[in-house]
Amino acid sequence: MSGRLAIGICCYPTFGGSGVIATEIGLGMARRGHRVHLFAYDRPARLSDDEADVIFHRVDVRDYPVFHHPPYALAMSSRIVDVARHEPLDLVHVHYAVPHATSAFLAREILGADGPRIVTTLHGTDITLIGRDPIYRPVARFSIERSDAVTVPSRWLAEETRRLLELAHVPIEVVPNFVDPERFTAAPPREPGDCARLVHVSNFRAVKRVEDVVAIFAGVVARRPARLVLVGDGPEMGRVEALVDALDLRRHVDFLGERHDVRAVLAGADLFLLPSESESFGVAALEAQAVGVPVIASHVGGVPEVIADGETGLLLPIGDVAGMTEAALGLLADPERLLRMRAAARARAIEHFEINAVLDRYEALYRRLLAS
Ligand code: GMT
Repeated sequence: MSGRLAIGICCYPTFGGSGVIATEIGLGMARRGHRVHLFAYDRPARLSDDEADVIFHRVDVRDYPVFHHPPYALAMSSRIVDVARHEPLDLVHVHYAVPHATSAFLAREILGADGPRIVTTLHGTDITLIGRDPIYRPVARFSIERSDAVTVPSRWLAEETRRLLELAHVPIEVVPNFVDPERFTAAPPREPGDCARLVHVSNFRAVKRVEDVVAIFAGVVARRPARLVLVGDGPEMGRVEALVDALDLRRHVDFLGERHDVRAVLAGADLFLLPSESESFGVAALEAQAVGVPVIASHVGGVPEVIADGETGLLLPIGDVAGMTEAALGLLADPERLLRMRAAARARAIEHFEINAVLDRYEALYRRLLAS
């Protein structure tokens, strides 16, 4: 099928990577001339008000006394049906199996022969936490099976999906997450000898182990001048602040909260820290690499597919705070190695994860599905 496509995108509108990736796919497809409808319970962080090319549909979940839990998944289905009845959708690209793939399946059933194709992109915790939870597993598995195409951002997540949900019979395509190197431009290296700046960006969930970030920083600042910049917010923030205070580090740490200008923050960084417990990919680490910031991270999940260990960053076992501290100090003490890593990080982001190359793959997938 050639020509203009009508594409629906469903996502969580949060600062997390899945919302960023879904929104950027929508914006990219709109730039390519496709008609894009984006469904979410709020306007996604990266969909600014002037992005008129993507039509935003808020999914309102109405509460009634009889509902103990308002049924968001049904509201999402109804919203898709409503839009598709006015303007047929060729396909709906959902991000997160639970409940978006389920909502899309239901919408397609309601729409019948005119229903859209469904592309489901899994992002990580929808498999590793929600998908394996017996409360959701049967529905997650069914909704993935009934998708017309399933993609994941890393080979690791493809394996985990097949293993945890026993889905060996479902074709799963690895389509990596991406970055726009023209937006996340390379930053000039900082002067050697400056106060080192370590940055962490996340949604401050337990899985990110932000307390390890603080502990690593404590080890670094004990041995050389350094600042820690924390971007984001989330459930662990209280514990992180408490640890910063317990270690008497407040004067060395900047808490920036959720920010839209992540590139500007990364531009002032020497190192990016991502000591997560689990990570299917790590969009924040990719954005850091695009700006030329080497990453010190856990050797976990899909992270080794994003960061080339020893070339664009250093990967250590989960929880190895001492190892990560030594890794950071070692790099900061070796400006020439740091410079080489900066260049390699930027080059890797462009070579393997450039936005247009990945959008080409999604567009080809959409057309293949519609032709079949
Ligand atoms: O990691 C999170 O808490 C947020 C979550 C999300 O909704 O964006 O991230 C998942 O999807 C991202 C985009 O594909 C990946 O970069 C993250 O690695 C993945 N998180 C986990 O697997 C824990």
